[in-house]
Amino acid sequence: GRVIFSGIQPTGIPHLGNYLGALREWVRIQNTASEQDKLLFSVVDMHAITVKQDSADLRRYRREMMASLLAVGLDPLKSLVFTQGKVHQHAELMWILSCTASMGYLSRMTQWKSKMGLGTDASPFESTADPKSREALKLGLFSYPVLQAADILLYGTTHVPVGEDQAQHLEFTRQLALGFNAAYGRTILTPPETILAPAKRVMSLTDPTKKMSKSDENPNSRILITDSKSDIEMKIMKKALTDSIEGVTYDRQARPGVSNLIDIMYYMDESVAASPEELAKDMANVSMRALKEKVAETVNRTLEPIRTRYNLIMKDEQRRPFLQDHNEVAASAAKSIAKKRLRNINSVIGMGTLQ
Ligand code: AQP
Repeated sequence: GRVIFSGIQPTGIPHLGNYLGALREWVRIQNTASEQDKLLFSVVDMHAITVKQDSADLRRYRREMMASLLAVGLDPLKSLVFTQGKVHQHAELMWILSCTASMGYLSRMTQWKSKMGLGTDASPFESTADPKSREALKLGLFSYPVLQAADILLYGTTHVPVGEDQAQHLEFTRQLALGFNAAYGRTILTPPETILAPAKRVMSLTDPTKKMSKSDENPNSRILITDSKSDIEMKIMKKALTDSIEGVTYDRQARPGVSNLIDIMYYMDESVAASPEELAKDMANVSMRALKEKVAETVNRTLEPIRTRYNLIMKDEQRRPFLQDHNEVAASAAKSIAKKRLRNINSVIGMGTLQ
């Protein structure tokens, strides 16, 4: 059977990018998985603290993320849905992997650069580097990909469904696994395959040259999976940036705003057309206002059942908290898989029993 693992940071309610690029894919995989497949989906709180978090916010975000994952359709009877920090083996394997991960390779990863607002060619090691990048870069943010590799390799994961922005980290994970195996002359870590959702990269509504992100300071740049109909309409009708070219065409380079709206509409409901290009052709003579109305309507229709489930979960939670119990059960099941593999890894590197 396959082992599927993926994670999401509890840094806010998931948005359409998280949903189309990752969460919906997780649910699809879950619902078509065989009895032999193992499915693990984690709220990666240890990753979230690589940038400064307010502790009260983080506690709430973790709960909201757990509720969001259940609301989109992950089923605790089929998938282990748990917070990463509950399974200490993630940190233990990270340390082991840190001892083979190269600083040079990590310094080329783009995520820490973008989180610090630096260009992709920034280097923390050169004397010419921006002092900000040398002094302010936190060790945890720099080694983020090593923790991510540990998350994945800990369960013998064969497939990782993620959005396109994570492809670079997955390649790092594969290289780390292969390097580790070569160093010990044993096939102990499994290099995982990436599964990319068809909607690889959903763009910001207000700046369609950037990806939609939870941490964008402008809340109108993203649609949350729990947004009300009027929020959705407001963000799409009033805030989404398009252009003044007449008619609708699909061209992600020349018309990023319009194309992003077409993508969103198509991927939210693939029954509307055969492809984003076809959808744009169908809408060729429609006004920008009419296009936006249709997009908002499609987004609202698809999110409505998710929003309803989310609100129900949160309401039940007030009467009888169950997210915490659910997490304990799932984390302890994940832990028992993790423990076995880590025992194996420790024994291969000479860190096992003294006998
Ligand atoms: N815009 C996007 N389009 C497609 N996929 C996306 N993902 C994120 N943004 C988009 C995918 O969602 C999963 C979970 O992401 P994450 O929370 O672990 O981290 P992220 O990629 O950094 O997402 P955000 O929303 O931008 O969060 P912050 O602002 O906290 O960093 C991943 O599979 C990711 O590819």
